[in-house]
Amino acid sequence: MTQRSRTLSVAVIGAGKMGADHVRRIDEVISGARVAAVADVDAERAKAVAARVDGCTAHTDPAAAMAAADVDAVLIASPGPAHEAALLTALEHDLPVLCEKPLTPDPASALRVMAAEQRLGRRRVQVGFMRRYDAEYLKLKALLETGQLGRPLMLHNRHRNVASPPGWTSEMLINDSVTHEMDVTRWLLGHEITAVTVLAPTPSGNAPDGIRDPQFVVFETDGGAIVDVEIFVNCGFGYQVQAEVVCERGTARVGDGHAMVTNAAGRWGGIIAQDYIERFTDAYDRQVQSWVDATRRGEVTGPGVWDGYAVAAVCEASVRALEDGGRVPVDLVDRPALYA
Ligand code: ISE
Repeated sequence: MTQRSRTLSVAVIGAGKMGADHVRRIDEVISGARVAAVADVDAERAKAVAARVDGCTAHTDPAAAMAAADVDAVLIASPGPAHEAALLTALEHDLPVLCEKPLTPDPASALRVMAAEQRLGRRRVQVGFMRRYDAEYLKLKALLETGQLGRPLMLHNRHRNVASPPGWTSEMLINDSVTHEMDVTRWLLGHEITAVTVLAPTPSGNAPDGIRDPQFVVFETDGGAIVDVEIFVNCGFGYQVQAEVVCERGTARVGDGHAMVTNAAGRWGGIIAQDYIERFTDAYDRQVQSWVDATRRGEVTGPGVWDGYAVAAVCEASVRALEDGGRVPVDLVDRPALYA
């Protein structure tokens, strides 16, 4: 490819909340890339989002967007069940991809994507595990890597959303939200997750009927660490994502959100973000810029298909643990050489 010197022309698949935000980001924030095409099953939505960018074409079929003039990379932000088909089309055309999480909704489909990438013989897909690009998580990872605190023993996570979107189910707390902590665990600690237990208190009175919210998810890892995740998606007061690592010689915590503390009228305090686009704007920007830069160099530097597959396997085990109770082991296939 001769992309190093030229602007990357990106097809964005999915023009919902994340897709539209990525179109804005590529258009206004990112250097070295432009949005050439947008696809969405809703033709009007595709047209409305494409109309914000000069020269951008609108489509309802992802394959047509990928085949549009000049397109040389794909950003997939459609709902999870549509990812496999879009990924396989992109890989068929040897197009580099940034795919929002989940890679695919289950391990079997993730393995099909893995097989297609292996047939190409080189990594082409980055998965949107954007916690890895957040400034605080990056500092935490760098600190752990110095070894100053000793070996990580436990990781405590809190993940709270103001309210669950319409149509949410108990499984979505795991598949849509805890999925991030699965990746954070694997990336921060460098361990694979080997077993999952999910506990749930009597649901909050603010949870929609039938949704088990909050949940308390516990991972065991192959490095001997224990990880817990409080997931609470109808907490009502704000969007909070926190992580604290407990090591042999100290602890380190991120996500307290103390960017500014005010003192006034006999009180002190700060502001809590209300959603992930607000809380993680910088991380999304850094993720997409890093993907564009790597793609123009012909490289993939971020989390990939192996990470997407491993997380899908942990999700599957977690949903079983939620439904059946008890401890559910996670079984992974052997890691192919391409992902060593
Ligand atoms: C959403 O899809 C995200 O990816 C957010 O990062 C997460 O915090 C939220 O719970 C999910 O619904």
